[in-house]
Amino acid sequence: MSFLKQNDPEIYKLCEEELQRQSYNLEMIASENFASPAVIEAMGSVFTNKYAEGYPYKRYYGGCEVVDKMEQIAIDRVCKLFGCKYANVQPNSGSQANQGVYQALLQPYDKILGMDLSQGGHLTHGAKVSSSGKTYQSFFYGVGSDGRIDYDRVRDIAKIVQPKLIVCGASAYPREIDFKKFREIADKVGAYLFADVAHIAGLVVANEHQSPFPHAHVVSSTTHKTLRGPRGGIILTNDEEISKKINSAIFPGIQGGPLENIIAAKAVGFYENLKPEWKTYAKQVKINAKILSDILSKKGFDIVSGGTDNHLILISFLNKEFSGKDAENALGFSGITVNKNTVPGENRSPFVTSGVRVGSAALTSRGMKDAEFTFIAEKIAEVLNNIGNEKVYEKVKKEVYELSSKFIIYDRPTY
Ligand code: DSN
Repeated sequence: MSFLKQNDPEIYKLCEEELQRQSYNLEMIASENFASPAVIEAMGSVFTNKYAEGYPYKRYYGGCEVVDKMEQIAIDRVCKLFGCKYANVQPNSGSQANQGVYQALLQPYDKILGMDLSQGGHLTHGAKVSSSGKTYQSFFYGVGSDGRIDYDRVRDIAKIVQPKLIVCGASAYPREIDFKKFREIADKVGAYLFADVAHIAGLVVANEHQSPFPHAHVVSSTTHKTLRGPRGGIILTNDEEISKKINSAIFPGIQGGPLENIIAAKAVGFYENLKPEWKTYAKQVKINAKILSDILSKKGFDIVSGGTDNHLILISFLNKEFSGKDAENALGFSGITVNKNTVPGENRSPFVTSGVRVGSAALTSRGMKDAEFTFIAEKIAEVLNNIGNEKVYEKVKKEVYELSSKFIIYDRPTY
């Protein structure tokens, strides 16, 4: 008998509803994934009851002897995974991880240089609406007309701006990021190089994407995207002085008691990432994204940068009458969940946009491979070629239901 069902039927019912939604739609938001039942079990564990301000073996509370062992295991596993020396596993999210990095390395009004949000960057990379753009003077680089980062241009901007820190890493960039080139640029202007690998971390740890180490001074990531762990953040470095500053910035700088149940789940996630099967998963994630890109491109859709090197593609509708919002809605009605996204050369508002971002990580976790992704690409094209045609949406929704029923995510309730 479920405790939740017994004690709070209203929330139980919504958990059930969400499980149905996740099970019978195709989750293609590039930043989402399906955590394993073991990860979810750890998130719901008794570690949630424990206050443990401080770090392993240096706490401000008694009764931390078990939490200490557990958090140390999480640290050791993530260091092994990324091949680095120091890790902070306490950030509650990617945004707080990034805020911690800035607080550790910068003073208010220092200059930072990051990727423009509208060209694939992230809010926390200096966008004016985020604390990163309010606390620091932020400047931006973007992509060239080929949809790829123009490293010569980044260097030119860096020379003019003279930032104290350069952020690389993106939220909507389908190509490999060249951390070595970024480090060369950072060294030329005497800046820290900060790599936010949230999107590509699961590929990096499988050697399916260049590693930010040894190039970046500091690296952050979320743990719930391609890494497939619980929702949360991490900060990594090889530099002892930086690691001390990071630890003070996270606690007591911006956070209080760490979410030890989430840290336990992070440890479980890292254990899964360290298994040999992880490499097979990461390879398939890339193969699946490439299938989407190849088929949609053959069917006449404009794929930003002409393809993908990672887990996502960006489809541009700059040359179409419908918007990213229209496409997101149409695919949503058809059971395919994606998000609208700005594209390079954007001429619509961020609430409307001219593109959608489509990711392969979550469905690959469900076991879908070449044949399923070929089918899905064809369905996406069918919907996009019939915007406004509800009969097509209904037909595709049925087909999506049939496909997803064969790839059930959780064979028993995990809540
Ligand atoms: N909002 C996340 C994404 O979708 O990429 C990043 O924080």
